[in-house]
Amino acid sequence: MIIMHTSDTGSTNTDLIYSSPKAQVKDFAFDAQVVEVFPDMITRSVPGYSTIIDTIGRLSERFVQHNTNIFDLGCSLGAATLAMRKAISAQGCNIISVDNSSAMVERCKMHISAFKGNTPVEILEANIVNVKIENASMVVLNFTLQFIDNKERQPLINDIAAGINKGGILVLSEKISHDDAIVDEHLVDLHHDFKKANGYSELEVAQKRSALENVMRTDSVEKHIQRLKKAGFSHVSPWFQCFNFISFIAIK
Ligand code: GEK
Repeated sequence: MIIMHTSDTGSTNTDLIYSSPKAQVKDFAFDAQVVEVFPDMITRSVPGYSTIIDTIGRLSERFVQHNTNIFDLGCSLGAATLAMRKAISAQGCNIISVDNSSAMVERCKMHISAFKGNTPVEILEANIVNVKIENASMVVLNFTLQFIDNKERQPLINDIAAGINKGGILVLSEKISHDDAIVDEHLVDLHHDFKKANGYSELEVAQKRSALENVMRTDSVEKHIQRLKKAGFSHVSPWFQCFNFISFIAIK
């Protein structure tokens, strides 16, 4: 069954990927099947997603400087790219949006071209660890770092910090884990309740969890802050948290 509805990024299908029992749950991949349901999947799975996208737009209004680059790393269908392009008034800027899933990139190009905007957007199919960050006033890692190999995280954040101009900003949103096992268990439970309230069944929650097990690795709040400071960001703070989902601002 396909249920269609309309979202900001176009007409989308309801996520039913894990609704029937699977003999073996394969590792999660950002493939064509996920692309079809992605806007529905992310809004029903990530608490505060639309607030975060909206705030990325607001922050771009404040931080983007004339004649600089803006990077959306792990852009998926370009929701953060569109929010920034709509909000920025600075002239002579370029938005560089990057994803390593060819299915995402193909659909992202369609979405972006469906909206008008003054700032040019370049959409690249690439691993974000290989992208040269330079002359940036704003970089967005909206729920992407959690999919990057652990040992590549500090070098990536270092490269981002080095490529951001003084006064520029990184917005880093992530699912987090908590070192205190009791707190961790409650935050995980609250998130699962949130998914169930959004129409996912116990089976869907359980199968998705096991699909992500080898693919997404979360860090603690402390680890994120330590990494951002080590990279050279002068002002680091969470600005949003709901259950085990958080977003930081890091200003150089
Ligand atoms: C949003 N930011 O809607 N290089 C490039 N892209 C990658 C890599 C990598 N090494 N690893 C994963 N991705 C988006 C949501 S989704 C988050 C981001 C989620 C890409 C991957 O293909 C996917 O499109 C995205 O990062 C993560 O604001 O679904 O939980």
